[in-house]
Amino acid sequence: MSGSGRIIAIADVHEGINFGIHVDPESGLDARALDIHHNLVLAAKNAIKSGADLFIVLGDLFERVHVSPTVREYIRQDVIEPLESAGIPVWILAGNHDQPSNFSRGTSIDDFRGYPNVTVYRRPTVETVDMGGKCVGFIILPYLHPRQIAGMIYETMGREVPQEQILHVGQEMLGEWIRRRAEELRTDCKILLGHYYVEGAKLRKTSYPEVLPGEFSLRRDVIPDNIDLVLLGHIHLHQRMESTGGVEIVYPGAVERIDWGERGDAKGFLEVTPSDDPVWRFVELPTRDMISLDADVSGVEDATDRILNGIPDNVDGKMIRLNIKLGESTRSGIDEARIAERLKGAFHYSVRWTEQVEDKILSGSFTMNPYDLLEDFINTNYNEHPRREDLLEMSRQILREALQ
Ligand SMILES: [Mn+2]
Repeated sequence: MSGSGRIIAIADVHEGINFGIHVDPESGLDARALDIHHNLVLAAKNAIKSGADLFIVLGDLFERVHVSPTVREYIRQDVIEPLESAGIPVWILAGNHDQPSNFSRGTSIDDFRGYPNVTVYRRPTVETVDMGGKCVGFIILPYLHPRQIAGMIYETMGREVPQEQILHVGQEMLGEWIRRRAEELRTDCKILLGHYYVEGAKLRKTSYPEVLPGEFSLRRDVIPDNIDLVLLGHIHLHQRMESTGGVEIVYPGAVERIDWGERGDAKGFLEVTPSDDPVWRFVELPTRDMISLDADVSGVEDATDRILNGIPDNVDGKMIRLNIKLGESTRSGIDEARIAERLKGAFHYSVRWTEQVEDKILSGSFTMNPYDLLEDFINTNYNEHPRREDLLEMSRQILREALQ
């Protein structure tokens, strides 16, 4: 390979996610999901333009283990094939969303194995690559479910460990594996790639949690000091931190805002120049404005005007969320048609009404969007359910199939 000696690293694309916003009846894809796709394409274009030597996806290319053929075709045409024509290898690490809980099961990312430039990583692996006149070693640690870790412990130690010890023993085992691989590598530069939460990483408060209770995480002290750089996916907020021994850990973050909790965050990808003192740069990608507005109109005479006054002049192409608090039985006094008229240029908007009732608060929203109605239903009936997210995701899939 000969190129710029640079790597483009992206993470947490979540292609195949359904927001249910302006769904195209032809393709079944929604417009907000296309925002995400466009940013993935921009990152690939940047790699081609800058003559990158490697394009790495640090996990969660897909939202689910299986995504629709349409989504895969978009990625083939817009990302994989252009990178192949440009002679750029693509490495795809499995993340928690696109790694099945069992190694013998297939996943949509396996689809791309047929391209000579694509390598899919579902198990811990080591690679050595010459780029920019340097020999670069990669220790690759895709996401592993606790069940997979338990299986690997069994393979390594020849015995089962009790359920409650799996995470601890797994951390020791993987830590040891990383240490040994890092010692064996005789390269100019050593980079650890993975898809994990590292203790201390900053998380946003979202309704779409990236890190789940009981999942496997990396301790900062298991990263050996002879590693030059750690690049990780999983956390949607771009950030840098350091291991206990001072090794730099960088999360590129998601390529677009997946959740409202990320609405203020810059999004982008990393351009990395490997060496024994690697240099990285965060390249920002365009994001759609997400504006959340609160209006308390309880006891207010001209409530509609008050709400309208709080809306910024230019809403064109933006996502708007209105949270309106109002007194008991006063909703009928609000002119919703005027609000709709005012917001008609927005990319999408939703209104959440919270009615103050004497000793309880009723919450509700008005929408005709079937996906929002479904989410309301789940919120009302299954909010405390331990598998609420799974219920929502599965029911969204069923709804989507029914609507197509
Ligand atoms: Mn993830």
